[in-house]
Amino acid sequence: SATALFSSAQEKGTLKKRPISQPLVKHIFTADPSAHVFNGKIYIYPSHDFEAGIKEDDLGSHFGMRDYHILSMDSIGGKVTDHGVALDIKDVPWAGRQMWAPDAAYKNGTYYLYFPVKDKSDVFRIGVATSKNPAGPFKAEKEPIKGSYSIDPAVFKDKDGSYYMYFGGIWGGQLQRWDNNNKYDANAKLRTAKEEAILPRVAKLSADMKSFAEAPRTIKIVDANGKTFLEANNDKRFFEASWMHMYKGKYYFSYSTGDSHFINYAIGTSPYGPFVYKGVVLNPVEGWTNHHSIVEIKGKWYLFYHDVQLSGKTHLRNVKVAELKYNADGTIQTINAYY
Ligand code: FUB
Repeated sequence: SATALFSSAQEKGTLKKRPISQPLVKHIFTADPSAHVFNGKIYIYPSHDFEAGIKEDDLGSHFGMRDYHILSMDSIGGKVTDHGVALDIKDVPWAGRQMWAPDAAYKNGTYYLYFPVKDKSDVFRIGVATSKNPAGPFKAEKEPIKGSYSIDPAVFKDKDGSYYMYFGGIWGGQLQRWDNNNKYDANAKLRTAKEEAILPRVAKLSADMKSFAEAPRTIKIVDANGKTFLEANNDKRFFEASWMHMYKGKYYFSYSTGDSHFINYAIGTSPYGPFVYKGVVLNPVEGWTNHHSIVEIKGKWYLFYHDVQLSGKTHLRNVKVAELKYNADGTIQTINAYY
């Protein structure tokens, strides 16, 4: 079982069950934490949830976020600093609404913030903004990344120094509108139970970190027999929240199953996959969404995730961290966020 962090605090807030970890900050709502270690410090790039006053629906319209705040801390369990507004939607010339789950990367003295937001025609695109400081403020490019679409970018640096962006999310994340050749169909339907589930995407980034070096490719998540999942396998198939990390030379692709609420993972030997399904990283949390990152800090591994302890509302979340452990064979020990 996961090691409890901040276990001296027994607060439950609105939760039904007692949590293993406490919210990292309580003065704002935060979600979708993408954690990185830059210059020996921990930086968290979360969504900044707030009450937009929009009715809840299956498209996630109630997630009406308008800016990003970056959090940092010197060590796990240490003081958390909120660095204020790092990027505001009004400073992204092409943006319409809904700033969803971001990620960040560093290369040659510049930090890159990658973020999904709907453009003015209500189509999700992925933007990039730059800063000399990991905590921002960030300056957005005038256009979204050419050829980008859907949500939840996760940028991974491979051992040879190349960077890859993993992305995509179905339902409100619009991935079902993009076919395998990256063509758009505003009227495309979700897959039916017997059809192959929609696959996540990856694209190598160009040297400038602001464009794709190739057209996005699909990523195969397969079972032990090499078969991709059907939409009916909704406790295993990809929904949103891609993350990539490397452990002992293998590529670990993890993701949320959305409507069945798990964080699952699959292992491969190339950044492009295929990835063989291995199991559950994090069981469902309280609140509809489940979204995470996995990072090594000073020789230990951590899962950053969120739940709704402070608010009891799906769209007003709070980020948390728990230790993550591997078994000797490289499989991950499933974390339960509650006792
Ligand atoms: O925070 C908005 C959306 O909710 C994210 O982009 C999804 O991954 C889900 O967590």
